[in-house]
Amino acid sequence: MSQDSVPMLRSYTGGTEPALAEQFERTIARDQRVEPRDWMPEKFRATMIRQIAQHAHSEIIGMQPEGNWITRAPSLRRKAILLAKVQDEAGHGLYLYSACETLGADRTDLTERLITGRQKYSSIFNYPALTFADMGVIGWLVDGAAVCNQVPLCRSSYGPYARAMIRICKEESFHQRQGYELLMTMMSGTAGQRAMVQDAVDRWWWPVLMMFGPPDRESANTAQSMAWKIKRHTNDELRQRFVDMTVPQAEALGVTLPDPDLRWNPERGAHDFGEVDWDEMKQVVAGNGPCNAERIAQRKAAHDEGAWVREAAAARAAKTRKEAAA
Ligand code: BYC
Repeated sequence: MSQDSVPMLRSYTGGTEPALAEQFERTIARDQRVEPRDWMPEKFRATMIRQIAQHAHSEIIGMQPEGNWITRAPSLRRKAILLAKVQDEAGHGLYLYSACETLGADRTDLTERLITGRQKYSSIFNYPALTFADMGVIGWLVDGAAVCNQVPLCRSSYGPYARAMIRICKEESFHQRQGYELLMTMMSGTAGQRAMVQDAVDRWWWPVLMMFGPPDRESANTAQSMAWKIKRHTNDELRQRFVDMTVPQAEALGVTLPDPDLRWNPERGAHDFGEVDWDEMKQVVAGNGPCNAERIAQRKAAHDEGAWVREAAAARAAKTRKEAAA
């Protein structure tokens, strides 16, 4: 709990709005965490619910491209690794839905918003995973981008989100390494295996760069989220960091990143790289990517099939409450 939380809680019940707002701003300025029972501006609450819900949905939908490959993993070891990874993603979704509930959101409502297209999830999961090399590339690049984006969120100003992110990042880092290790193994295999890896890199590279969000000049939320220290870096800063981190990894692996404009710029001390196809990203976020319909249909089917479990759990809880009250 932040040092300010107890006094804030007291003033929350009795304070005037300007005094509460001032205290909120002080918490942010001192780099302390805002906690669930602290007063917060409604826009801050709405922003946190939006970002955390989108993040939770991404974890849950993100189970699908890899989940498809569990039964087709080439060895028991690869199957065990993939199973563990996909289970971790379910866990991440659950911590994040819980974090969202601390803001007053309702989990059933969030799921409803996802399956009716009223809330977003990461564009990356609307691309198909065509070969087992994609399992390696998703680990290396998708989870690598996730680590790059999420490590700074461990210092995000909303306490439950920042704390959830610490564990999530530890697990994402394992996910990234298992992907890289799988690719290293394939790259030391046959010419056909090496070609599969290169093909997967070619298909995933640009969509991975979209994971960091629209360019700063078009990002509607960055300025306010940076001011509130929800985000610690802009979308473009993190995209650049990811490119710089990934280029030497690609060299060590022996693959080519599919960007003719990618080169080291000694003046900037960073890599220059080509422009992402932002129209493609807009299309995918708007629901028109290669797998959007399939992903949502599968999520809806799983939700519908789980209705009896939720009903049974609710009936059991009601019975227990009734017995306790009797
Ligand atoms: N796809 O103003 P902006 C994982 C939305 S899971 C779709 O820059 P913000 C994994 C954005 O939300 C990884 N939508 O927004 C799981 C906003 O929406 P609204 C998921 C996108 O929030 C399983 C609008 O566009 N990671 O790693 O300041 C297996 C304007 O953008 C995307 C997270 O969720 C996108 N790529 O910044 C393997 C990280 N980009 O306002 C791996 C947490 C943007 O129209 N989230 N939008 O509703 C964040 O860090 C930030 O929300 C973002 C966007 C950097 C993504």
